[in-house]
Amino acid sequence: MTAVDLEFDQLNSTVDALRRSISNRMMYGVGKDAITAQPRDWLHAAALTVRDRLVARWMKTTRLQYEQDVKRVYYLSMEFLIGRTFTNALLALGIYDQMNEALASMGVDMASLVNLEPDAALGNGGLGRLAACFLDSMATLGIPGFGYGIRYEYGMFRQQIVEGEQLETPDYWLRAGNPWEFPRPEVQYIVHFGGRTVQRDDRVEWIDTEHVNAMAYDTVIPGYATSATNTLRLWSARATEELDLSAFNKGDYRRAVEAKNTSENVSRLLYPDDSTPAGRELRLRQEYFFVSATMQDLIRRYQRTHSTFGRLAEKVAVHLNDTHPVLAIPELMRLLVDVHHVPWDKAWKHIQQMFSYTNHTLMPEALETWDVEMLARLLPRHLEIIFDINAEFLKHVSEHSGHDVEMIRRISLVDEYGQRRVRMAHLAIVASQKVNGVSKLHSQLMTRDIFADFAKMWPERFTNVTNGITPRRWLAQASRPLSSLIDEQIGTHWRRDLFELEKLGDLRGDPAFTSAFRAAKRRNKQHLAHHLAQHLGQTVNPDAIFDLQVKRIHEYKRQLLNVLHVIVRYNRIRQHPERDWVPRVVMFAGKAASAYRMAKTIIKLIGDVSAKINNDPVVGDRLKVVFVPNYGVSVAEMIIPAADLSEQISMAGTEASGTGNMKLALNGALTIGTLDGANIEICDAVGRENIFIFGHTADEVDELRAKGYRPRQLYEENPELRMALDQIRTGFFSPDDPHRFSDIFHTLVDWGDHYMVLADFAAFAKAQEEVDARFVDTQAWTDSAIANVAGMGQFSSDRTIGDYAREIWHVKPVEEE
Ligand code: 26Q
Repeated sequence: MTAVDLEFDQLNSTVDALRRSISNRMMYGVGKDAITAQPRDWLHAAALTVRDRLVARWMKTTRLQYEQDVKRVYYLSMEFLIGRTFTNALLALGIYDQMNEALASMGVDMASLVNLEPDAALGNGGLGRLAACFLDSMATLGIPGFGYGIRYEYGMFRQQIVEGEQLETPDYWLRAGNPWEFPRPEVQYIVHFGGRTVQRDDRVEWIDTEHVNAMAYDTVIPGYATSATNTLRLWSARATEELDLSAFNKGDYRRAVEAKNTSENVSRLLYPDDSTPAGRELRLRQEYFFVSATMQDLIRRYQRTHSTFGRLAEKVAVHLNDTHPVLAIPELMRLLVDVHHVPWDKAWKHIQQMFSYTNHTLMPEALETWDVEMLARLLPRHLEIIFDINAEFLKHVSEHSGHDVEMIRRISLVDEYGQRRVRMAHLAIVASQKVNGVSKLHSQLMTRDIFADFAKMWPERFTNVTNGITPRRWLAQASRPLSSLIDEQIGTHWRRDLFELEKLGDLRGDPAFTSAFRAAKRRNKQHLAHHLAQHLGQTVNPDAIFDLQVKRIHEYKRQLLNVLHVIVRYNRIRQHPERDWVPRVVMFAGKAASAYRMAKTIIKLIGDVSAKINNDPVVGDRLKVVFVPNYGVSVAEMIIPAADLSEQISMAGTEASGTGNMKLALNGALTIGTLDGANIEICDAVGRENIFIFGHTADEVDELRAKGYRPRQLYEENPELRMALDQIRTGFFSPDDPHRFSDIFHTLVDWGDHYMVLADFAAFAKAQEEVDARFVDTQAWTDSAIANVAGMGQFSSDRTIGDYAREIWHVKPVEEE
């Protein structure tokens, strides 16, 4: 920032200036008198005050980007799991304390306002939160980028637990208005669906379509302690005026309104499924809707400063967050070739230099494919383009493979077995200059297994970029006790250079620091205990091990392995109540996809097991099981800082990376985990002696499967495991409905135990005993916790974004004047 800017900023940031702004915004922004203002009005007035200060920086960044004609990144994602903005923005601007004071001087308690802000929950889980961390890092590093997505009216559903069962309620997050967004009615594009194509002269036209407008809403993304900002542009569906008029002219008002509603449905709601694509038409409409508007916006912006498309790939990088936005490829081809008359080959060359794609899953059932029939009906021109791309591609493959027919079948963009389907990942790979996985192991397996044919043909196209998280939200903001302790020791610069945390490593064994570290953790644990008592009526012992498994409920993540261990531990305590058990609170949190039966049964099992254990007087506070409802960004910010133990226990080879594992370790939790995803890199970073690794490796999983896995044998041979499984099967935890969990039993014992829960059980139980032993050695535990924090440097999303910028997007930060 220039001296003048700085001075301006500082003048604007005094308590006095903030107070004046809040009063002003209350009157002219909210339209209320301070006398009658409700807490929500204060939040809005304060939010608008903050937003005003962001806008100045935003304009400046936008102007600099324009003047320097920089290369821009378009980060396309169906999901952005932002959470709350207020505190984050205050910390980014460095006016947290001043705002607190300004509000206090007006008789308002900022801490209670903060919780009134709804989460922007426009995502399911890891993939959506990753996109949000990336926006934060791009802004902080000054990488010129835009996030593009959908402004869902309903975000991720709210989860209530009623009698141990998940109840879903809609999340109408915009109810009270969203002070952070700027509607841009002047930025609208028409998006077409249906119709047919005709050949005219040399050209294809797409006609007889229905259409909907996409209208832009912009949100400023502040960078931390920099004047750089970023823009998140989300599209909202508006019926076209044409549609309004035609029905109106027919005099049918009711039908006019209905048709308007239907066409606006496209941005109504987020699909609450992670990893099992539903194949629904509305989902396909959503995907196309948002990429079409985005590609039109890209072309319009490019054309403002360029008269030909010759430099397109020099000035623009388009990144696909998984395959969900893959239709951007045929859409940009269509716009270039059909609308702007660029020759096919030239257009394709541009595209192949512009696009890149991140894969987030290896599980074959989670790879997106779309029915050819549905594509033909909804997007006939795009299907033609995909077929043309495929024809060229297969010709190339055929020449280079010596006409290997089996290989050509496997690699084709179209799966011809049974109902024909387009393989979206294949399309993404063919069009991208780089394809990356999200952890070292994941990237290796990706090229070894699911994309092996492609990797053999184009080895230089495949790369790894391990995920990261923003330390601003996940440490500075979420855990003030720990972050201020770190500030005292090493200063505040770690927020921008997380490798600074390495300095904490030397403080292991330092009595003053260790006890201050423990005190900070203890405050976070007490805070959570207080919250659980207030909201769930559950008392927990803050001296117990706080053991957390927080993530979407999914069989591959193996919440069942955790539950089995809890049951075995319970049985042990009951058999030997006189022993000196290390007290534990085992906490679960996470949502189940609405249609995922097994995931919902797992939640119910956790509920029934916790009811039994928590009410058993023999156990007392030596074991408690708690399900924390409605896991999301804000709940995570509260519970993660209180964790001692982080459960990362997926079957090796199934969790692409994980990012909760990073958040927990950064907050000083020790990991108990398999050698899966980023756990492996966390292990290397913190040291093998500071993590509890157990279970089969990815290779051992393959071997075991190959030689014939027999879970029933494990059940029969391990008496503790057998007892726990029998209790599940016979209704020990569900006397009101003894067969409630029989499917869980059979899944594990008789139906193949696909995720090898039983195969890892004994090793898991043993690792848990090591956890107990380490925990009672307070010094050893704290040293390990410190080693975890100190080793997290490489898991900052700043490092991740630096890698993308250098290796994939080839973009540089904007230079400040
Ligand atoms: C696709 C089509 C139709 C409906 C839904 C979907 C869909 C939605 C969300 C498919 C997948 C997702 C989300 C996947 C996801 O979150 N994957 C996680 O990504 C993280 C960030 O890279 C990794 O850390 C996790 O390991 C991975 O599971």
